Amino acid sequence: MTHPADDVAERAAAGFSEQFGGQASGRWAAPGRVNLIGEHTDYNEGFVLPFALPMRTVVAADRQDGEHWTVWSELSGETITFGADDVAEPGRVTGWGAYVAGVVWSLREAGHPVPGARLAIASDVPLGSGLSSSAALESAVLAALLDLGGLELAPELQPRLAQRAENVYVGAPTGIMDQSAAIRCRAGHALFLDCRDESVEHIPFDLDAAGLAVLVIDSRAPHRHADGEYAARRRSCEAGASALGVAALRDVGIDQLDAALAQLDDEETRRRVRHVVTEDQRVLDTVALLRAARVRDIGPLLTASHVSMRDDFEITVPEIDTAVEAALAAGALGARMTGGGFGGCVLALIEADRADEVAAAVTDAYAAQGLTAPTTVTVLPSPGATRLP
Ligand code: GAF
Repeated sequence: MTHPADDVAERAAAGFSEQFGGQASGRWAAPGRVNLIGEHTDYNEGFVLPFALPMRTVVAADRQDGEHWTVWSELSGETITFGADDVAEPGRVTGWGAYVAGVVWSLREAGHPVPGARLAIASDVPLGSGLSSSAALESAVLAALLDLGGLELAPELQPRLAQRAENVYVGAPTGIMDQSAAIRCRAGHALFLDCRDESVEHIPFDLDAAGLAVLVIDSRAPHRHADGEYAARRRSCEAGASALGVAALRDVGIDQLDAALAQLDDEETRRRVRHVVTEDQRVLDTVALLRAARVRDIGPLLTASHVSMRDDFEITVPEIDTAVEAALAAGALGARMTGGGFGGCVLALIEADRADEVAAAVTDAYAAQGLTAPTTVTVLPSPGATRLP
């Protein structure tokens, strides 16, 4: 993985000129994210703590007459066009174009007029790695369409619109974390999001000052049944909440956990509930440590989160566990899978001068098991969606 963010913006602008002629009237960027901690808590109305990556998706765009949207994607090399009929109801545009059409649909469904537009898209957010390339795409398109249409929409209202594009138009039952991260994150900070009322606090996450780095390790593990398993985890959590008589698992406090578990007959549901309740608490504990600038002390919480995802929520895969174990054995202060699971990335909190060593240790562990070599990159908390100068 590399992150030549400026190149991406240049490629989007150049792509626009080549495909459509002339200059785009603007460029809008939205980042991928890693979640520092708080996994599968968003749809349980709990807490998450993502930060934005330097890798981002850039849309170069201008208006065009009529209700037509023409979209070029550098990645696919295709240009697609859709019109008002295609965004009258979900499902008419498929493939990558659905994420773009979904945003147009979502804005219109919420009563916002959306101008016709030509859009050229480039990105360096890796696809299928659990770094939220889809939320980056939705959020960059949303930023472009809002500006092109002269629509003023407060940032706190934007993630739901982008999420509806994904939930309803694309049909993926994801929570509110990824779009919130893409839109609301700030450079140098993690985003402490309460997924019940969507209030946020920007928590300073100063890795340089602590002499630390976050290493993101792409496990290269193919996603295995991720969509079906994600939906199954949601159903388990809903079943747990319903059996406990609460609106959402967020309502079970850590001090009520033992009593709550004793009320549940089903062993699998007990494990799912335990993950969510303990994970919410780990987010709160991580935030408390970061507020006190005790960055290196969050390591054990990250590792505990991983163990909980591995043993209780059962969303890790062998490649991911290998990467976490190898990183910890090489001296990482903490390591965990990040994102929805069943593949994707691991993040490791490491001493800033040990990135090469930890990366080499993970690569060696992979080689010993005959696995495809992982890719690694160190990342800093980066800005959320923005119009580029
Ligand atoms: C995916 C989803 F899109 C998020 O909403 C969240 O549930 C995450 O998995 C797990 O924490 O990224």
